[in-house]
Order: sequence, then structure tokens, then C-alpha cells
Amino acid sequence: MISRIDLRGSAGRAVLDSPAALRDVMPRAEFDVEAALEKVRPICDDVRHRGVEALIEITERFDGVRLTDIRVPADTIAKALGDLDPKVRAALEETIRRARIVHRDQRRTDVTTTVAPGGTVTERWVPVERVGLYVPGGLAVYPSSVVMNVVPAQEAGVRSLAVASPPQKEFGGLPHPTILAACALLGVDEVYSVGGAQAIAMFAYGAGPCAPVNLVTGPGNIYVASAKRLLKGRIGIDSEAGPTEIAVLADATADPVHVAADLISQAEHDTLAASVLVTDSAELADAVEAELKAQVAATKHTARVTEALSGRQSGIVLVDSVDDGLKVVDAYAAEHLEIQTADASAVAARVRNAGAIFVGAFAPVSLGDYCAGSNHVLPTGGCACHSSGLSVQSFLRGIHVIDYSRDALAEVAHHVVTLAEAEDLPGHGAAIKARFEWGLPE
Ligand code: HSO
Ligand code: ZN
Repeated sequence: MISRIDLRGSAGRAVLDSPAALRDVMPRAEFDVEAALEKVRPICDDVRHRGVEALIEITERFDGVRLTDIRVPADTIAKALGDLDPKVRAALEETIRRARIVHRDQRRTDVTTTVAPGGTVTERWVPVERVGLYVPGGLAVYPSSVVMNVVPAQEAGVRSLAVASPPQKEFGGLPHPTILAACALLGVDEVYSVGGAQAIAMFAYGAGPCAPVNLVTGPGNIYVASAKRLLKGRIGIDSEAGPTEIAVLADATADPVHVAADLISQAEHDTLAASVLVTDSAELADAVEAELKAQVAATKHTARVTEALSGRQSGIVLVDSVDDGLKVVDAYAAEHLEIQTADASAVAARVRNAGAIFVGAFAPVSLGDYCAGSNHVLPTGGCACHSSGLSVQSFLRGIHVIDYSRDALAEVAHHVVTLAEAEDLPGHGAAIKARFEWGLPE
């Protein structure tokens, strides 16, 4: 059911030696954010102009829930934590603890560079004032994603933080109780029962009790991604997260049972999820395929996993060597990349493009999804070649502070004036000369 792509021998060489061909080896699933814009634009406009009234109507139409209040009352959030299964609470607390210590180490310190005597440039790191975190509902109820969004924002020093998550019919029109409990554990008390594109519009424009935010983060469906694209500029966004991806680079030393389990673990998210094995061992490929058959039959979400694994976005790529495998995974730029080879650390160190790299036999992606301490909001769709996952940095702005004395300006004044003239912007030069009796200093 999973397709095979053979890049061994001379035919494979031609592909491996052509960057353009290499990029097309593993096609991505259809995730047409642009096409969804048509549906999303009127929703965003409506929320912009009619605020809460529009949110209530749209929510009734899409979620089948008539909200009386878009904001979840504080005692409801507290009660959700009280009702949480103690085992889940303990696991979430450990996730939070590990994520906090990793993200705390990502904090930036201001750096001042003395460019010339009396002339300094400081990069001052300032947290974004107010952030909206989107947490999906429906198929995907991910309290772990609440942690992965909230912890870096808090460690960055964000002062105002709101969460939005779609209302669930079976929970009386509230977001899923585990989402609320995770908010309570993290000290987040501003939560809205609003989902989809309308939640992103609420964050961007503000509506009723929800003040506008500066930045929206968090994954979502195609409509959420589309609303983020539409409103980007008015708000900052983290990324337009698409379906999840796992690539495994493995050699004959890898355990096929582990590899198959890991491929299934991400396929379980979505019928459009991508699971890709790249290997120089035909024996491993055969063994993984046999394992997939057995494990898929036994897994809970068999239908979803089967569809994901048999989609064009999933496959087993055969190569002649781990070196060639590295070329394939670099061109693919997976959201998650596992290295299951001999000397895995050395191989991992050579990877250039991946959202996150999982090294060796005991660092599966599911560890990173929950309890590694790393962040699980990562670039998908090949964006790993230009973007990073969520981190403290995502919630900071580096402001340059320029401080020059008269002497420091005098020293460089003639260069500024020369460049201003070269660009035919004499007014720029004049702003310098005005400080030195309308001439150039000696
Ligand atoms: N693998 C997902 C994150 C997640 N997994 C949440 C389980 N829960 C995208 O990185
Ligand atoms: Zn996952």
C-alpha cells in the first residue's frame, strides 16, 4: 500500500544530481490555502464589521452551537482542571516542566556593539505585547499543543495571552475540557469558545471582550491557515501549518518494528499526513513494509493511517548510500526527521533542512510531540528550508537602538553624505550637514 521510489543506480543518480528533480521526489499532499481564501474572506470581513454578533452567528452555522458568551468563565476553566484525570495531569505537568527548562534557555540577552568610539548599536529584545493562540478542536484535541504555544510565549515575557478553541457540542458549547485544564495548569485565564477562520479574525480585529492581538500562533485546518494568510500583516503569524510529516533516514542497523511504528505514529494525525522512509537497505524496506501491514491492522485509527500511508505524499525511497539518503531528506525538508543509522549523531550533524531532528533508536517523534522538552509546532510543507519551529524567539522582536555622539557622527559623516548623493537623496545628506553648520566636519 505504501509506494516505492527507487533512486538506486544510474537512473537514480540523474535525479540525485539534479536539485530540481530531487525536490520533486516526494510530492506533498494537496493543501491549497489560496483556494480557501474565497470562503474565508467574507467570514473575516463579517467579524471585522459586526464583532461578537457575527461570531455567534458563524459559530452557530459551523459548529452547531449557539453561544451566549464567547469567553469561557474563569470558574469553568478551574473546574476543568479539578475534573482532569490525575494521570493526565501528571503527564501534562511533566510536559510543561520539560518545555519550560528548554525554552527558558532560549531567552535572548540584549547585545551592545561599539561600532566606533562613542557610537553603539544595541539589539534590544522586547516581547510581543499581546498574543492569540489557536488550539484546534474536532479530530484533533491537543492539550499538548496548548503547552507548546503557551510556554515559549510566557518564557519570552508576553504579558497578555488569549487562547481560542472551537466549541464542542458534546461539552455544552465549550472547548474540550482537557484544553481548558491545560490552560488552567499554565495560568491562562482568557479563553474563547471560537474556532476556525472566525477565531483568527477575532484575534486580528478584536471583538467584544477580546482585544486585538499582535501575533497569532498555533496550528489549525485549511481555513485557519487561510485566515492567517489573509490577515498577515495586520497580525504576525507563526506559520501556515499544513499536514504533519515524518521522514526516517535509516540503514540496515535500524529496527523495522520501530521504523514502522514511527511512520504510523504521524500518519495517525490526518489522512493527508506524510510518512516517508529513506533507506539504503532493501532488506529494511521489505521488513518495514511487512511490519506496516501488521501494525496498521492492529492500530486504532486503521482507516486514517491506511489512507495517509497509501497517499502520494507517503513512500519508501531506496538509495545506494546514507550519503544519497541525506540528499533526499535535505531536499524534502521534513517537519520531523528521524535518523536511525549507525553513528546517528554524526549523520544528524550533516542534515541542513528539517523542522526537528530525532537522533538514534530512542528518540522517536512521539517523544518530541509530548515530553522531549522541544517544541512540536514545526515548519511543514518544505518550509523547514527557510523557517524554524516555535520558540521563545517567535515571540520577541529585536529592536535596534542607535546611539552616536557628535564626534562619532563626525567621523563617518562624509560617507553618509557620499552615499546619499549616490542615491540621489540629498535631503539625507542635509540631515547630517545640518548638525555641522551645513557642511562636513573637518
Ligand atoms: N505531531 C504533531 C503534534 C502532536 N502530536 C500533538 C500529538 N499531539 C505535529 O508536530
Ligand atoms: Zn504527533
